[in-house]
Amino acid sequence: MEYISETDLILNEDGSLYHINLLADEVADTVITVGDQDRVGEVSKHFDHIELKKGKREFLTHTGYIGKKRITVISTGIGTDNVDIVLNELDAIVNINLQTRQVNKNLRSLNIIRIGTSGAVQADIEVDTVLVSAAAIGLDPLMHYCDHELTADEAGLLTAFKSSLPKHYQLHPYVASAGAKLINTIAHDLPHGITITAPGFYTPQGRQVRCKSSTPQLLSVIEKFEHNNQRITNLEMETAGIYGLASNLGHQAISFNVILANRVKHQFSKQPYHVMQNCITNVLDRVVNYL
Ligand code: R1P
Repeated sequence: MEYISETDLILNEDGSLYHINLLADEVADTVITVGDQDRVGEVSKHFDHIELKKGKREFLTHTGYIGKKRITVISTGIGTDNVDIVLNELDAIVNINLQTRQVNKNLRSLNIIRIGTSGAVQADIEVDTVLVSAAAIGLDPLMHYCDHELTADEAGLLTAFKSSLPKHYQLHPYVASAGAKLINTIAHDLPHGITITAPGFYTPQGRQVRCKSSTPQLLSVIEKFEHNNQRITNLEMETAGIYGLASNLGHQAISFNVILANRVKHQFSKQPYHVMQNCITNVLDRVVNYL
């Protein structure tokens, strides 16, 4: 079996993973990812028992139980560059023997559940609602570095989206999908959509403040896009990377998006904390009862 070198997979002095600072057995099969470190405690305050609190940089982790269900919640910070770190290190913890530096024979598959915030790009999607990403189009580069195989549906969506872009836009999209098992077990009754994952918050999401944009029509191209009766619903910064890497590494992933803004109607939530709290309790109920 192939040996994974000390610079390919760096460990801290205590044997934990370099960035997320976790050891084997400190990660549950159900992992909730949040962007904001402060949201970790907002999730774990619903745990009956917290067995572990650890953190390094923006990666804060709490692992605990609701009833018999063991859950890990970890913050990723913002963006798919951080998703690369968190998903690869979570996978290494559960699927690599950190002493022998070899991949385990029996691989564990995690259920990775993002609870994040997002902006709607369709006028009829109300602020303060929750949307599930059935698929995501990544405008970030992460999955171009990975051997990322597309299903026929994903390939069709990718081709259609590429051809909707103005020719001079220097964008290199990829497509990845939610884990079918997670959609069916914990989210089949919720509104679904296609999410765009952007490599930035301002100009890459069509925000016009001071930076001169080379893609000034981006938001309207995204709003008008349609493929097989599906449309793009929302913009955020992690989902495509999470879906792509989860699929590459053999995990299931799903992304719940709390819609805080409607970009078409220029509205922003008046109660962002409250809607996030509702989404957290709703997702935890689903995880505990159906997963
Ligand atoms: C930008 O403000 C951040 O908010 C959204 C975006 O994806 C980006 O990470 O998600 P989170 O609220 O989960 O961080």
